[in-house]
Amino acid sequence: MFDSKIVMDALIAGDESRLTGLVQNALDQGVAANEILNQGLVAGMDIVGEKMETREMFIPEVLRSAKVMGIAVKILKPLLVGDDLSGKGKVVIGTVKGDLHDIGKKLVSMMIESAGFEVYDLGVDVSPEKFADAIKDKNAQILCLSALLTTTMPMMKETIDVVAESGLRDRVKILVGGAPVTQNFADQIAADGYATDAGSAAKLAKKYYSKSFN
Ligand code: B12
Repeated sequence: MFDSKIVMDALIAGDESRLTGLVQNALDQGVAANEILNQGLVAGMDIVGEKMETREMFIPEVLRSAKVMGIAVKILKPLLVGDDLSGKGKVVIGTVKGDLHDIGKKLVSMMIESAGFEVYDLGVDVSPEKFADAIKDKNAQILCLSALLTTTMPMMKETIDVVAESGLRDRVKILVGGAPVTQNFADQIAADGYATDAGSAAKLAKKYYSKSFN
């Protein structure tokens, strides 16, 4: 049986060798990569968030957990493959301006890539203009915006506005996500789609791509 609690504890402690050992062990015992990701790593990061809020953990410790999460995700990456698409769509993704959170965005990027898309990850703190330029340069059909702060959520709207002003709005489907983002907010800013997690984000990208561009 997979003991997600010990994986969560190692992530919260930021203990790299313990965490990678536990992840590898679970895989060796036949636990699905998805289960380790969602029940161990993502759930552990939620607790890190709660501890950050209650000041039981501070930025350096949160960063350490974020770093070891990235290392553990790398072990799982080859095993998190989704079903492939023929005919590749192009996706531009990034975390909006002012926001430096990238763990969720990287997971979304990874799952969308696994679904057969060509993904251009612009990183964090990406300005609306940079997003618009990338859509044009890469000829992308889908734009994915991530925000983890309530203070950077309005930047999603600004990005959508700049994309529209650049004459690109009809060319792309825009998906938004991140912990504070809701379907209601997505509707308010006239995004095309919203998903709560990386797997659903990939499904949504596939749905829009096959509906609109094939
Ligand atoms: C790790 C972390 C950090 C790290 C980030 C490291 C990194 N490389 O990313 C560091 C320490 C740098 C950090 C800094 C800050 N943080 Co911080 N951070 C977190 C924490 C603990 C975890 C976030 C995370 O990685 N979650 C795990 C991933 C897997 O989940 P996710 O990001 O939500 O992504 C999933 C979905 O949302 C979705 N998704 C994500 N993006 C997208 C995009 C699309 C298109 C779609 C469809 C779906 C989708 O799929 C993902 C995978 O399933 C959260 C707490 C939390 N529970 O969210 C706080 C949190 C987001 N941070 C917070 C704060 C306040 C800050 C700081 C302001 C703290 C400070 N005083 O300096 C700074 C801001 C820095 C900045 N300008 O961005 C607050 C935000 C509060 C608010 N209401 O806005 C939170 C909620 C903590 C808290 N409870 O107080 N943080």
